[in-house]
Amino acid sequence: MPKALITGITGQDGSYLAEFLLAQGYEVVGMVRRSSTINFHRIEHIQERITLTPGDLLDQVSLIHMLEEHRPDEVYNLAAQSFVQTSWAQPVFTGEATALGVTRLLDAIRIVDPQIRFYQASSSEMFGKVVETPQRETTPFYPRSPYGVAKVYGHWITVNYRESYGLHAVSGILFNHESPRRGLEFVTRKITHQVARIKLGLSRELRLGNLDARRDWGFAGDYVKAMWTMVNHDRPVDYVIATGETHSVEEFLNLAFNHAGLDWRDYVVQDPRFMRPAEVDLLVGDATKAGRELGWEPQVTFAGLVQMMVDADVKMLQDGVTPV
Ligand code: NAP
Ligand code: F7E
Repeated sequence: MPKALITGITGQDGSYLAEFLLAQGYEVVGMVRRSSTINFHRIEHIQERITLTPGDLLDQVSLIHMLEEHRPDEVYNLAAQSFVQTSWAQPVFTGEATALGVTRLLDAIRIVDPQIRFYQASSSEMFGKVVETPQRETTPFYPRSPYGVAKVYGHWITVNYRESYGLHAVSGILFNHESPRRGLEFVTRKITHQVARIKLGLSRELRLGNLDARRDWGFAGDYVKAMWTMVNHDRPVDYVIATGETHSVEEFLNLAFNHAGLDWRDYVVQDPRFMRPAEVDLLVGDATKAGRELGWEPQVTFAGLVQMMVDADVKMLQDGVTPV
């Protein structure tokens, strides 16, 4: 039975990837960092079927011990300080985890077992102030936040370890992907959660920043399949993963409120607190290479994603589940 180790297993993508790998017959190990409160809500339903192991991207020794103990065939590095807005407030921490954390993990692999296959969670935020549209594997990077800058480092150190040491290491340049398990601070989930609260009479307004920003939004469940396919390709190659469609925050708002029978203009307040020092105005990816070489295609449409998220948030509140 192949064994995969996932960093960031308590996050959105980690939980979907763990489910996907279990279904493929993998033994799944998840790295978790110490926390004073339990944050396993996304993996509660599979906790009996996976092994959790302590570790932190900031602690090199913990990574080496973890690999020595579990000896995985594949490592998926999904852990990061992943919220762009926070990266301005905590730029050094973001660099430690999201940038240098990748080097620590790659070096642990090199020391313990260079045969381990490695996946790095690269991001469309690396394209930032885009120099080409749509963005593809060859598009130059121009990051616009400390997060984006850290991801560029993580991306290139992965390429460098592949070229320097012959590691089977790949980067997936994934555009925004969302789900009912998305963190509440990201704009899509912030909207769908608040739509549900307004619909159920629990809230009256939604405060947002820039409504004109455009993103290429897909479904996280589709995107974790691309990670696995990439890692198991015969050659280590980097791919863009995206839907090829771009929509504004306002379009997302419109669909989400409409789905609940509401008009967003009655509830949305623009609040400068949610504006960013530097914005990424437009992202749209070209995943032609992944389609051609990996046979990967997204399954969930933009409208399907919005409806899925609104429905899940309404149900969660109706069931009395505390949204997280
Ligand atoms: P997420 O929900 O924010 O999850 C991040 C995970 O990283 C959590 O499990 C978190 O653990 C863990 N983590 C943070 N700092 C850590 C550290 N120092 N040591 C160990 N673990 C740490 O993110 P996501 O949306 O699933 O994204 C997964 C990865 O893909 C991230 O690297 C993100 O930057 C990247 N990415 C995401 C998207 C997207 O649209 N979702 C697109 C492109 C790339 P705790 O639970 O303990 O906080
Ligand atoms: O913002 C605008 C905001 O925080 C999307 C991460 O997973 O995807 C994600 O990064 C857009 C931005 O995601 C609010 O200004 C308006 O233009 O949902 P977000 P993100 O910054 O695109 C990439 C690919 C990653 O790699 C990251 O890890 O929405 N926006 N008003 C707002 N955003 C938030 N969060 N909150 C607002 O109130």
